[in-house]
Amino acid sequence: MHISAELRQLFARAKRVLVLTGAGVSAESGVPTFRGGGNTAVWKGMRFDVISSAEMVERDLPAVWEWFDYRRDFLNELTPNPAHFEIARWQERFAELTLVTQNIDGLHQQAGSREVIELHGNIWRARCTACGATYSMVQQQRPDACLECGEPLRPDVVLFGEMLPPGAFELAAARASVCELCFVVGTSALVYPAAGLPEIAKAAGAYVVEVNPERTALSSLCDEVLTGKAGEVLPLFQ
Ligand code: BV8
Ligand code: ZN
Repeated sequence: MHISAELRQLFARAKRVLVLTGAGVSAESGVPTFRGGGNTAVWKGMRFDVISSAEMVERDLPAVWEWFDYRRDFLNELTPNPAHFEIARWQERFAELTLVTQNIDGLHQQAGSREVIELHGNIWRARCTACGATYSMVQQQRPDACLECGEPLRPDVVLFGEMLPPGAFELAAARASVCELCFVVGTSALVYPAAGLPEIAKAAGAYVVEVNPERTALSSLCDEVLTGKAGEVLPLFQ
């Protein structure tokens, strides 16, 4: 794996760095990625963007819970990998490290990353469908209904057709527009508005680096493409 001298120099002196991650950063932890999930059935004959949609919460909330309960139980056995730990180390290295993730698995936080901007929510939280009260499901069951207002709870994740958490994208976009170095790690960059962040960084003059074993919709926009697994490539920056 060759990392250019230009990137090594930039990495050595950069102050403001933004990292955007997707399912690929958790692949080496055993978390299945989505690709191929888009058009094929992922759950009980349903496509991913059908079972994980706002419309499904309206139509069949118990089915949505079954899907996320299954994934949460699966995640329970999994731990962060070297990619998560390397990114966590970067928050000590750079004056301003912004970590933005599309992942709902919480593995960045488990690896020690703080202030993670979770664009699509977190699978370990439940949220009231009426008053918005949230409930942790880390080592505890969720209540059957909201303890504040008695209304049903839903997974605190952003489903297709739903707005991102208030301010999350705006903060990420603001950081992208002033960063010097932008790493895009393990994402197919097909889901918006998340996939728009590297474009914002690029337009603002940042050096954009992709880390992915495959080319993506974003590769042509990047200044440098590091073709490989995140858990093997990121530790090369130590
Ligand atoms: C919204 C949580 C406003 C739930 C998720 C503009 C154009 C077109 C469509 C739209 C648009 N704007 C909005 C849309 C609609 C839609 C969208 O983008 N659709 C896509 C499919 C075209 N967006 C939305 O609905 C968003 N909301 O826009 O609200 C609005 C509101 C009302 C009406 C209109 C607009 C909300 C999107 C969020 C949905 N929730 N997740 C759950 O998890 O179930 S999205 C989910 O899928 C993930 O969070 C992630 O974002 C995406 C999957 O992508 P990746 O993470 O990149 O994973 P993938 O498997 O695809 O790729 C993995 C990559 O890793 C691969 O490239 C692979 O090569 C690589 N890899 C593999 N191993 C490794 C590796 N890389 C490194 N190391 C390895 N070892
Ligand atoms: Zn409530």
